[in-house]
Amino acid sequence: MIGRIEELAGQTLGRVREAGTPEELEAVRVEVLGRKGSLAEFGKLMGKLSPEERVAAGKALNSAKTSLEAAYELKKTAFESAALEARLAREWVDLTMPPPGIVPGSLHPLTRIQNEIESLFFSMGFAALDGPEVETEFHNFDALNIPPDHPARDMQDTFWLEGGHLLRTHTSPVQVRGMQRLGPPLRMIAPGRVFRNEEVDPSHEHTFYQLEGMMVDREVSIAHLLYFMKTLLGGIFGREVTVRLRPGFFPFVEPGFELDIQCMVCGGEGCPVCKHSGWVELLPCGLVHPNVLRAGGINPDEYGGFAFGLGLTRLVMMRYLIDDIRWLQSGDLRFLKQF
Ligand code: FA5
Repeated sequence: MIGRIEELAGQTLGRVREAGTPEELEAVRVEVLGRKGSLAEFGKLMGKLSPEERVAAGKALNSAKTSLEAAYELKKTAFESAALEARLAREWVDLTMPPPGIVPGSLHPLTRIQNEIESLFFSMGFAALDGPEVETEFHNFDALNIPPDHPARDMQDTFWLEGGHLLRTHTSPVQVRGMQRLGPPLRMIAPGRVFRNEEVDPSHEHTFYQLEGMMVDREVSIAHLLYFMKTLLGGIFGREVTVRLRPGFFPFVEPGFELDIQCMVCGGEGCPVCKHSGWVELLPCGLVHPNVLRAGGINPDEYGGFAFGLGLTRLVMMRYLIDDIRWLQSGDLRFLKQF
């Protein structure tokens, strides 16, 4: 029996040393050193030996077990060290390399231009007001001299909500809220997001930004209106821009105007942004209708005013020569990184 034990120990030592993978090594351990392994089988046969033989065979068995376990541990440690070495080589970091650095964000072009316009109007004594994006029908239409069944309600395709509410189609309702809250004399602007159920194309979004402006005082005239419009465009473009003024119909102003800007994307030649007309509608405006002053709690016999509704998103397109409005809300970093 001693001979068989020693033979098994010799063979197993060779297998342990030559094991190529941790799995192979483990298989040898289970086969020889495991609870049901070959050495355990020898242990079961001990009872059949004479006391003298048992002592000698027991010694041989223990010695085989001890040397095999030591060889197994050695090989296992070698596998573990090799795995660690491989991992360290893989995850090697050169601490002397310069770090990738923090990539700073930047203000969205809309925010930039809005900030610029706000500073400009603050310097002329205007306050900036905010209004709700979910509006009442009263503020979005009725108070602006657009009663139910008035055809002008169809000029702006409306997203209607429940309970007579809607997503505001323009920033003009803030005029009414401003008059109600602050009273005359009043100089206010109201930048904000508006919504229309419109088909999207290079110059139309369903969600876009406007910037409302209103001045109410005694003896406000078209001359005031033109002065502020010119100051606004001069401040934003920093140079003469070609504009045209034409009559425009909005129930909340009388007279009403459309101030168009020559398309800067194509220089007036015609492109998808200006629908090949060479002009972009940018700045509708006019003198505030007496009914609107009344809705805001102001006596139209005492006060007058002008108002405008700048297409802020389109202004940004003109300023940065953006050829498709959809870039602005795309969230595309390739676009945003340019600002
Ligand atoms: C109005 O919304 C009026 N509330 C403006 C106004 C205010 C007139 C005060 C008089 C006095 P309009 O629907 O034309 O008007 O829109 C104003 C501007 O918003 C347009 O000139 C245009 O520059 C911009 N705009 C209109 N529709 C879109 C759209 N779908 N996408 C992007 N910009 C648009």
